[in-house]
Amino acid sequence: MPSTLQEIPTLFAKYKVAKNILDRISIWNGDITRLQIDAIVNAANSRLAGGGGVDAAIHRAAGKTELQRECRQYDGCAVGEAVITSACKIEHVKNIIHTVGPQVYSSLKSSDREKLVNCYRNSLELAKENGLKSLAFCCISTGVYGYPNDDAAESVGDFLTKYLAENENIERIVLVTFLFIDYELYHEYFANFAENF
Ligand code: AR6
Repeated sequence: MPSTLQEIPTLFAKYKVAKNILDRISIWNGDITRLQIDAIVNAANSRLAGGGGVDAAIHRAAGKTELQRECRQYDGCAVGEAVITSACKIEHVKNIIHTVGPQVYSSLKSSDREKLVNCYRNSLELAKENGLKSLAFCCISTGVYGYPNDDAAESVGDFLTKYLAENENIERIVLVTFLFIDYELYHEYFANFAENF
């Protein structure tokens, strides 16, 4: 239905809010260690001991020995929490934020969703405390930890769009996908967001 002239200022204000959010989010398919950005967010394990997947790629790029030494300053990291280290040998990144996502064994529980969102929230809060303005997130928990890709894209999208609307300190978030399914899911989410905002 066409809008009336009286509705235009309201629609324009809404459009500006949506544009401000979408201008600060991008989706990129590739290796997270290749990005030039303030911080990359690692999907770690609670011992911060290094592992497979993106954790292995980040440890390899940063230098295993150096990054392990930095991780040992912490007594591990609980699920949903986040800790920060330098980026060691990755020169185009200032810091690595390590967060631990929930492991989903059979059916997804609402507490898993809460923990996943906490990974993003606590990483962003840590970025704020450290004056970091741009962050790249891998698709936390959706690999070995078995979190369903579609629910992750929706929950993360819902959280980040709200967070960016309320936090101007973050200038850029890159959602790094590695599998095409995650790229498609995010793409669908943000296309919907733009259409229905
Ligand atoms: N760049 C970006 N994303 C990547 C890369 C990369 N180089 N490599 C893999 N991914 P996962 P989780 C994607 O399994 O599910 C580790 O052993 C991958 O395709 O790395 O949180 C830790 O030590 C997927 O989309 O993390 C933990 O024990 C996403 O990264 C456990 O795995 C996350 O997959 C954590 O499991």
